[in-house]
Amino acid sequence: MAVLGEKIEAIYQQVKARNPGEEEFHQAVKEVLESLGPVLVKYPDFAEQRIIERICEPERQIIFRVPWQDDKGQVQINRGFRVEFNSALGPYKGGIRFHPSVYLGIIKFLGFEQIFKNALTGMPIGGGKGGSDFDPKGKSSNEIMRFCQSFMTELARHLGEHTDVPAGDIGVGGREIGYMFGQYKRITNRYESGVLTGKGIGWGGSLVRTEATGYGTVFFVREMLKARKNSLEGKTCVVSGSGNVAIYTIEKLNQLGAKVIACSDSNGIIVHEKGIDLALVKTLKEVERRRIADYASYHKDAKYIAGGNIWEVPCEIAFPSATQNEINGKDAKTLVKNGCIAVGEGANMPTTPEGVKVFLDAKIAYGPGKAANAGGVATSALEMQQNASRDSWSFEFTEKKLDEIMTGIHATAWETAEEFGASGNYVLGANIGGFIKVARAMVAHGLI
Ligand code: NDP
Ligand code: 2IT
Repeated sequence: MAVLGEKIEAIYQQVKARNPGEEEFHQAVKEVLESLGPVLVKYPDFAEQRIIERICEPERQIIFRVPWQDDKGQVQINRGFRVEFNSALGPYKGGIRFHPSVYLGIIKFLGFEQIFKNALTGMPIGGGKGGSDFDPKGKSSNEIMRFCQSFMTELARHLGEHTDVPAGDIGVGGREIGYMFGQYKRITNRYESGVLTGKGIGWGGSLVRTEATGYGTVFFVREMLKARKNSLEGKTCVVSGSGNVAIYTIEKLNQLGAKVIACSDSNGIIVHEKGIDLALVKTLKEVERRRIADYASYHKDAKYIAGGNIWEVPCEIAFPSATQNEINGKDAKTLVKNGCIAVGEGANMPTTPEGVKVFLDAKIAYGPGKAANAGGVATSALEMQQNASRDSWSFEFTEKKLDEIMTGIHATAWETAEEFGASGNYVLGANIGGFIKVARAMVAHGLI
């Protein structure tokens, strides 16, 4: 990694001091700041206006109590968060994560990344993120509903189609968005479709939103390979996780002629050399909400490895699609040694800084999350567009738009990297490309 310039290093130290203990947030900020030195040289007004310092400070952070009753009638208490990070380009936009690991530092890293990702889509959306330390695993549908209702009872006052528009993330999918939308409608007495995205088809949802993050990541990797005169056809792939992003990454890879031989969940990995049976994964995970271990009881030639490391499965392309920091420096070295030529990050910040360095040094095609997984939020913005015009588009039309957006993000990241003398470095290209769009709007809006 480039050494931070003196000014930028001082900003980073201030962020660390002001946000103690929020390691993931520090990591996300450092990664972006390391790209910005040459931008301050080229655009001195950004430095004068202290745009970087302002971007690192969320516009608003909301932390609230979420009380709810479990099926035994016991009272449970969780903590809810919404970080409204930056509204220079549009209403705050970003998902909601329900996972026991959630604390302010995770929501802030995700919200910070979201600012630049959303800018790269070219859509009119600012950056935000929310969530709770609630653990959905093992909860009944009634418990999930009561939790979502309580969470929304507080959150509702902060939302609005022109103010803040949440969506899904880990542990939050169509079912949870439905319960939250119902409660928002009840509290506000408004059918405000554009206040949440990822809604069901038939009540304001957009076709392709469910598939969008996975499909978009594959489109991004297709573009990276195209730039190297290569293609997805016949490539052996490994996809971590088995949730929303993983499932639709596998689906699009299959459609484009690649083969996925492994996927996982937080308990273990499935290796199936013949190719992952996607219909089975969908049934196990989307319908029956079971563990990936059960896959092996349907396919005797598949291997389940409890606690296994998916990055040790040799592949040509890796799609980390589970969570942050799931690929460390050692994993990255293993991947490169085993012949990996490309990485498409479906997850947010799945690679540690040591891992990123390994990929960049090896000069493989490395697509960082804020560029590669932007298809999800981009399609959320398409959902908002349909809601605003009370329209609903066909699958084909919406998927074509997603493809165009991903191709455009690739071009922005590629061209920006070229312009700043770092050919092929999508980290630098995405960080600078996203930052400049936000910074220009912030300068135009004055000191707010
Ligand atoms: P899901 O909840 O649908 O699936 C998450 C998957 O990742 C599960 O297989 C889960 O396993 C695994 N996982 C989650 N946390 C951990 C952990 N701490 N350690 C190991 N495995 C874990 O979430 P999504 O598919 O929506 O999200 C996956 C990633 O993609 C996240 O990083 C998210 O921020 C990112 N993303 C999501 C977008 C979206 O539109 N949904 C958009 C852009 C990025 P288990 O069930 O065992 O917990
Ligand atoms: O990380 C992400 O971009 C998301 N979880 C999707 C956000 C959205 O608003 O669709």
